[in-house]
Amino acid sequence: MMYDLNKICSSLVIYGDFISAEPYGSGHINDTYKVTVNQSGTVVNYIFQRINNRIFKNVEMLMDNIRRVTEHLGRKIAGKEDSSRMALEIVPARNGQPFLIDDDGNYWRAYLFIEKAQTYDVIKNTGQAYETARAFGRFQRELADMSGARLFETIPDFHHTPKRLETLESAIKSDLKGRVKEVQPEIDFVMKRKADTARLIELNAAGAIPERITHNDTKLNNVMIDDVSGQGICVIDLDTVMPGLVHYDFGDMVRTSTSPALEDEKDLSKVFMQFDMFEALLRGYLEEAGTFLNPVEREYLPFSGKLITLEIGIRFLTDYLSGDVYFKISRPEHNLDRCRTQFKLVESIETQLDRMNKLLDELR
Ligand code: ADP
Ligand code: GN1
Ligand code: MG
Repeated sequence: MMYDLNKICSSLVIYGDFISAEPYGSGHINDTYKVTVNQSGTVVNYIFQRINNRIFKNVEMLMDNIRRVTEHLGRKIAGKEDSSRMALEIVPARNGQPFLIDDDGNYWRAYLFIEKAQTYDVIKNTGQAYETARAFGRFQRELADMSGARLFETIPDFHHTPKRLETLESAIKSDLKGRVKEVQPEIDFVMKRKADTARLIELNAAGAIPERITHNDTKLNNVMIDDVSGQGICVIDLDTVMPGLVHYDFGDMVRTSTSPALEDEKDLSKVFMQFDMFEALLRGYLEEAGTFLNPVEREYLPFSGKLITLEIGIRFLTDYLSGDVYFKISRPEHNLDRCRTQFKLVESIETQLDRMNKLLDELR
């Protein structure tokens, strides 16, 4: 589908002439474009995104969350050198709204383009793992004192693992695409671990771990790494910033920043948790978040790596059985391949969990 990005550009608070637009990034949900504009002789880039409003049902409230979060972060870094690269900055529409709706009913938003930084789909070294964890840890800490109403839940029960499992169970029952027969080992894998799925939810219900403001999608490629300093300068992809448990963030970092393979790698022998990456994540995260975590939250950090990896694997499997209606795919068995890497990584984490917990004790 082609969109009139030139027209969208002229409805935003962007002064200059549209030059070009190209699809950008490797996200599974939104459509992202890098848009280039000539602003009185200087070439300036922007990020435009078509927000997936099939998945995010209330874009107004979603953008209200992002506006509040970016303004809060913006106040904390105001005056710092490079502050406009340290938090996302929304480019509003000319009517003052933080998004716009085009003639076909598509929802669009724009951000300043963060230059001289990249996102990575696969972790390169322990320095990146450390910086990634620091960036997300700092993000949680900086949002801890945000005032105002509870953030809107852009996707209810997003990390409610037992509900994710129930959804898988109904997909198995319906077997819409007749694929259940292909994935019995994967189904067995999940069912063996059913008891794990409710652990964090139960600890939260018992009052042992609190709700906080969390990012909830802390993929490695949702943090911009500065080209020169190597620091995690800006946390991006704020669609799911909402109330959550810190484990959702730490767990997804373990999922996406410890394996040397892509999320959709077909050769499973390449998928495993590298302990040194985990160590770098834990050190970096505790440096920024260690001050506010309670002892139970801290204790469950290693386990969260296993749980969130299992949870996302469950979601990929569910989507495969449902006919690939949620995550973008670019080949027929894409979601199944993604599911298999997740489960392989879960196994690898399981064999190292004792050592992970021991490291946590040592860092006390
Ligand atoms: P999705 O929800 O689809 O994952 P993201 O918001 O993560 O979308 O954006 C996709 C990719 O676009 C990111 O991984 C990053 O590489 C790039 N990107 C997003 N926002 C910016 C920005 N403000 N500046 C530069 N690059 C960006
Ligand atoms: C999606 O948007 P993106 O690609 O950063 C998904 C995450 C999954 C991830 C798996 C809103 O993240 O929850 O963990 O894919 N986002 C949403 O790669 O469902
Ligand atoms: Mg993303």
